[in-house]
Amino acid sequence: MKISSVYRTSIALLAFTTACVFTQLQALAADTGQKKLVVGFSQVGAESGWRTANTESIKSEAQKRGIDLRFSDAQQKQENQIKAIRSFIAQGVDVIAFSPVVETGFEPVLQEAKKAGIPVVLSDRAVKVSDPSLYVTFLGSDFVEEGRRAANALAKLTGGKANIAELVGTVGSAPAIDRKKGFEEVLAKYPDMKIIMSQSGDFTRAKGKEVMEAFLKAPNAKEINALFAHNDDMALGAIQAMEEAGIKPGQDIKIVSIDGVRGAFEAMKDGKLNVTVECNPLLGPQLFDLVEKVANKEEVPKRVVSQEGVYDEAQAAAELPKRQY
Ligand code: GZL
Repeated sequence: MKISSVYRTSIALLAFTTACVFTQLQALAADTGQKKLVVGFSQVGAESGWRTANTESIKSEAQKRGIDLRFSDAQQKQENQIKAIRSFIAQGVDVIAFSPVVETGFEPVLQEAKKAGIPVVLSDRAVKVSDPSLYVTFLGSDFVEEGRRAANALAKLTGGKANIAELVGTVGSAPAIDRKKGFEEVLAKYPDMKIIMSQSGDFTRAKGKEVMEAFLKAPNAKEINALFAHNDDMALGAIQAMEEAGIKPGQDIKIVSIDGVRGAFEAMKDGKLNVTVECNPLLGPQLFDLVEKVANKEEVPKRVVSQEGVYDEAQAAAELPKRQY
């Protein structure tokens, strides 16, 4: 049967119109579909390789899930975090998540969030509050365990005899307080291991270098045979200071740090760092699983611990290509 050209054109026109209507209906469905989840996130800053990886994980996961993420970088200042949380409350976000730069001083603004009926999720670091209902759940590492792992690794490295210089993290922060606590808990078992110098390097490479330079100028500097750094960035700064002072890092002074960033694996491969205790920054997927449950008023555990390991020089070369941060 010969189909006339008029008939053929009308079939084509009909198909085209149907396709357009269908696309519009799709768009309409998307628009009137589920409201986008709006999450306010206040990040500590961009002080370390760990933090950069943590931010990337959070932003990319929010994007993947179509979440409207309002992200604020506090540049390691608590007053900026408090301002950001107040702004999230004013915007009427669905959930507030944040990594508190220090443990104390957030109670008033968390009371304001509670009064506004906005649930709060802690990511990476904890807060000290008198009212535990001020946050729904805390996702992050067990920093005390990380400190224990660092001390056990150093005891193994030094045969239980060490005069230790300690580079402490940000004063008042949960990781600094708890890593020190776990480290000293294990040290109590080793009478010949003691911390002879300790100062904060604020989790940054620059400050870690500066403090290590001061340690090496101290009257008892020659006694130092071990360094415990609360994060890899400070350890990498200290390594630079040691080399500039003619000291062989990882040999003259054994070094254990925490995070497991790529730079630490490279330093271990070069024999300049001995052990890094992993602290997983890739919290995005777990964080938004929890945030979505909280937004849907589903039950979530009060505490979710991230999983992580310990890596030494022998594993560095094989591990390096697998590292995601
Ligand atoms: C740990 C995180 C710490 C990292 C540092 O979860 O809070 O803050 O160890 C970072 O590198 O600055």
